[in-house]
Amino acid sequence: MTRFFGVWSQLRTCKDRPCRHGGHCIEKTPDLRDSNGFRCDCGFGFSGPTCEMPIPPYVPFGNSFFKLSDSKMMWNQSKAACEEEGAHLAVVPDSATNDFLKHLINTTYEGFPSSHWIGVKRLKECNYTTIHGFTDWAPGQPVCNYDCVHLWSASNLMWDDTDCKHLFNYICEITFF
Ligand SMILES: [Ca+2]
Repeated sequence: MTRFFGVWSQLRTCKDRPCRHGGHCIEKTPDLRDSNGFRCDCGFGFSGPTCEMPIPPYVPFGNSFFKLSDSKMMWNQSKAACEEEGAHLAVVPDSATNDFLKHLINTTYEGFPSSHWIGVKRLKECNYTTIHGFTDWAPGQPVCNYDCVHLWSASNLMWDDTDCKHLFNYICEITFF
């Protein structure tokens, strides 16, 4: 038992092996918000103070792992949500990856897909941050009046530029080199 900020509490340290699921324990000085004397650097697929929470599954393809979101957010929020778990909004460098993501969405939503943000954004005018120049614009797109790009449910998940403030699902990607 340790006396800590006036209350008696059990001060846990790395000696107690608090980090689960292969998380790496780092000793730290306890502070007011968190009286524990450790923090956990979680391994792949887990999060939380003691790596107790499994992150929903990523699906492998090529050199990456992809995950469809459970929730719908604006483009900027989607980007932040991916980055919070060490990922980024999915980039789509070629038709194989594009086809894989469409297939993943279609099978997940059993043929009734929702729109999903990807990591493509307008730089200026009609110039988008594509990789290797690959695009899969829906017929008549892009109109180049909006900055954010999604796989459009109304057009067989082909690409569309639209208002970044729409609430859509999104795809996170973790890349291993
Ligand atoms: Ca558009």
